[in-house]
Amino acid sequence: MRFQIRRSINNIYTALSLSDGRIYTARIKGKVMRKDEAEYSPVAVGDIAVGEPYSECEALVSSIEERRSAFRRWNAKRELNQTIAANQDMTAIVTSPSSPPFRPRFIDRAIASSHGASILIILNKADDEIPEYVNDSLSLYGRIGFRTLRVSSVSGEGLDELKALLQGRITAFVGQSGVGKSTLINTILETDQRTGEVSYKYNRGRHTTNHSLFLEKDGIALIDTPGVREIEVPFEDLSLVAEAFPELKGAECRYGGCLHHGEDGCSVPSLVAGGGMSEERYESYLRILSSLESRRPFFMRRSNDRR
Ligand SMILES: Nc1nc2c(ncn2[C@@H]2O[C@H](COP(=O)(O)OP(=O)(O)O)[C@@H](O)[C@H]2O)c(=O)[nH]1
Ligand SMILES: [Mg+2]
Ligand SMILES: [Zn+2]
Repeated sequence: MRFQIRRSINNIYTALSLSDGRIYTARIKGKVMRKDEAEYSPVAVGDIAVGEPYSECEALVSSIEERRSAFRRWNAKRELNQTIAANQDMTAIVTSPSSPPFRPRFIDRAIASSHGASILIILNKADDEIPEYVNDSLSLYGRIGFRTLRVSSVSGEGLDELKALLQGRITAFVGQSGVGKSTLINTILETDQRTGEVSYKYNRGRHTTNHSLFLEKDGIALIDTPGVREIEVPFEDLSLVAEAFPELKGAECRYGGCLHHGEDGCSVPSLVAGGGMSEERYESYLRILSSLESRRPFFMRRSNDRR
């Protein structure tokens, strides 16, 4: 039987059966099927798990289907990658104009942490005063090809357009804590009511979200994710970072596989000089690259220590 993972707390999962439409409490059978050694969360919200029920409401899962997309971050404490949401069609990066402050570098790291999903940049709290640099930054993201949208859970601005973008898709909401992800999700799904079997009220009360949660209503499926102060890009192939910077797509450097950080024959400095990429964004790219170069997952560090 196939299940969609909707909630995960301490290795106990809430799983929707895609065969009978029922909700099960699921556990992982035996030893975890760890394919990727650098991954802290073998099962994430949005994953499709395969397993069998052993009672009316309990199931054992034995494997996870390959993810078609994921939002992952570096878990600095565990020194491993952590999948926050899986199999989403779209990653919505939620920001706010001033509280908390709008941070383009945070957005860039969030984009680089998302693979296989389209990106939507949401400026929530559009009812607050929007500083000029925020409008400029959003226009720049728009020009280089990202979809951006201003919304407000308070005034209702932009919500119809947002709902239209969310319709028929699975969207993961990510962003700094306090930008209003949970409020926005509540507003969109009108979740004072129960949504399927998973009630949003688990998530309320303290205004902090400490685990990812899959919610669905009327063809809109959303994954709320825990509030974070920082998103660090996961340990991965350095060449993937450039995918988060569309300006780099056309770069024709002398050597294939150029990482654009000072190599002989790299065309990016002249791209920047010619205005094809802003200095600020090139700097943001280089910072992500150097943060990854110094990153070693726990298991790799251990084997180095043994030598
Ligand atoms: N002014 C304003 N405040 C908002 C808006 N949406 C959410 N908030 C407030 O922002 C705070 C954080 O909201 P929350 O949904 O918990 O943020 P999360 O950490 O991203 O899930 C709460 O006090 C909300 O009332 C909005 O559109 N405008
Ligand atoms: Mg929240
Ligand atoms: Zn280059």
